[in-house]
Amino acid sequence: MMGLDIYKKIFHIRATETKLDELFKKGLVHGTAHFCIGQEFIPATISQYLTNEDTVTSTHRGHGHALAKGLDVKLLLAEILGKSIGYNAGKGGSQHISSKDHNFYANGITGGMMPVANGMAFANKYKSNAAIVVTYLGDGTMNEGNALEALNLASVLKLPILFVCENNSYAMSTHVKKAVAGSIQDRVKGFGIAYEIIKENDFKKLDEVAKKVIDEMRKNPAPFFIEVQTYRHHGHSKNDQNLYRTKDEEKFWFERDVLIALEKELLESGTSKEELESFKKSCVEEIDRIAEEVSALPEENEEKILDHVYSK
Ligand SMILES: Cc1ncc(C[n+]2csc(CCOP(=O)(O)OP(=O)(O)O)c2C)c(N)n1
Ligand SMILES: [Mg+2]
Repeated sequence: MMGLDIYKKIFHIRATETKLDELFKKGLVHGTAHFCIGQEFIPATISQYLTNEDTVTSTHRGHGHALAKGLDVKLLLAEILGKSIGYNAGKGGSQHISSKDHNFYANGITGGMMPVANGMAFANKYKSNAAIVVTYLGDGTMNEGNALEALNLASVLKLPILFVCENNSYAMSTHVKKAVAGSIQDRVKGFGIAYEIIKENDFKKLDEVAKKVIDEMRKNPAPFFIEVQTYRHHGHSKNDQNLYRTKDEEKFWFERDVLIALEKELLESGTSKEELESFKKSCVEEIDRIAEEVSALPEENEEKILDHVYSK
């Protein structure tokens, strides 16, 4: 269902990453991060139809997947800033956030979680518990052996797993047309997996398809693959200035920003400008407050640095 709730979720994810960008620029975050700004509507839409028992596996570009699955923004920011109250004691960082309580697991190895997700889906099927697994991947990930093997096994074992391919046309700086032979669709269909394409950020179609597919998967376990054509507004990661994309291409996609489209629709259907502005202000203020609180926490102390390391 598209409306104010989904708008708020997308705005919240975007505001969180915008804040993170600011923290990076101040030198408060180590390592790198991959922003999902422009793509937030995908997890925000899919997660509407998930329960806590459903599992989501995520990628290097996972902050939006995590927040949409219900993870708490304070503990997420703490993890990314390397603080010990973070979801993984500040040792996973941006790309390796997991929360057992939320059945959420991310990993920065491209396609690395897909076989693991199959295992989780197999467990659900074995227990007949109607829970499903959603596993996110990118267009570039379709060239990983892991990904292709996982698609094969999901089909052979008829697993209740939804593959969501966020096709933002690029794997780092390489365009999908220069990297993926044939088509993603033909590959998926070659494995006998049902497939649907969502073109050009068509958030309404994604909503319809996600609802239908997830309902059906709970009753009759079988894999499904949704390819969503979308676009990331920022570079691949923090040190990428997007020099390989044309201004025309960016303009095309920025005009199709789901947040802008939804805001326009909300205003046209009677939500007042004041309500939206007041929500945005309080959302940004809350994230500012949390970021300040988390930034002020002490760094992990040296004695604890080797905790959770299994081979010392
Ligand atoms: C096995 C492996 N190889 C290479 C990398 C480096 N790497 C990180 S993201 C990425 C590109 C992924 O592209 P895509 O699947 O399209 O996802 P997107 O970044 O566009 O969301 C690569 C090659 C990695 N993390 N893991
Ligand atoms: Mg990509």
